[in-house]
Amino acid sequence: MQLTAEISQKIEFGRFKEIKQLVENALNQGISAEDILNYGLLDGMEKIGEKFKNNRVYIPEVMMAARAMQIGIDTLKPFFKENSQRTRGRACIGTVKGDQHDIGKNLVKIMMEGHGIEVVDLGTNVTASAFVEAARNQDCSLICCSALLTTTMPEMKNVVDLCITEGIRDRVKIMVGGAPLNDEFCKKIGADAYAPDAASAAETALKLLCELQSMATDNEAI
Ligand code: B1M
Repeated sequence: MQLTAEISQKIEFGRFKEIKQLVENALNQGISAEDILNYGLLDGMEKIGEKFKNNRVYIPEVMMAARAMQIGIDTLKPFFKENSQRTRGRACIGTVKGDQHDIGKNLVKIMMEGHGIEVVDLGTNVTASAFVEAARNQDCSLICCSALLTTTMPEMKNVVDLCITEGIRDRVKIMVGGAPLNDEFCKKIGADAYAPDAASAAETALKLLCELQSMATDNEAI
């Protein structure tokens, strides 16, 4: 069996003790970190997700898979770092209030760090006021909100609204993402950008930070 297929299977069956070694073996065989992520880790997660949806597995199995996934992501982390040590801006990231899903958020964080962005991780179940506080007190010009549940998506609008009422909306950008979201939802709640996956989230984050920097330069020139 190909190593990526084996990794996928270990994720699907929550065999977290074997993941680190398998991922290391795959890297040693010259398989790229991107391929290990896409055809191994994410593929396995998709398979268990499908079983979960159809009630063929339950929360404990999914938690084991999530644990395996996190170990795999942590093992790959150094391979997503770019060479440049230059900091390209600071962002905060969190999964919104009521939502505990953090695997996607952690992946987005790693990719953003790999693109030279400093990321303050607020964790899961993050209230709108905690996002605003981080933007204000930790100098984060980009707020990144993740949600995996249709029931927690509306919390993102609270983040946008609070940025307006707290008077910081003109100096922060807001990016949203997570499986149930789309561009239309992003526009509807007044956020600045939606990204469908971790790689495009990192690209989009860089773009938004550049926009903010050029706005600041324009203001200085006036
Ligand atoms: Co949950 N769960 N879960 N779960 N869980 C889903 C999301 C679900 C789709 C499963 C299903 O029924 N098919 C379903 C949601 C249905 C819905 O609302 N539409 C669901 C449910 C219902 C629940 C519970 C309510 C179950 C229950 O208790 N009855 C419960 C809720 C708990 C809570 O949050 N309050 C629950 C619990 C859990 C576990 C704790 C067991 C576990 C989470 C463990 C953890 O995260 N530490 C879990 C898991 C693992 C899943 C599935 C199987 C996998 C999610 C995942 O990690 N995917 C999921 C089914 C599925 O997705 N197929 C499911 C891998 C990850 C890399 O992808 O998170 O999509 P994802 O992130 C992607 C993109 O979305 C994007 O980039 C990432 C990488 O490419 N992205 C961003 C994410 N955030 C972004 C932010 C950005 C940009 C891009 O910018 C800021």
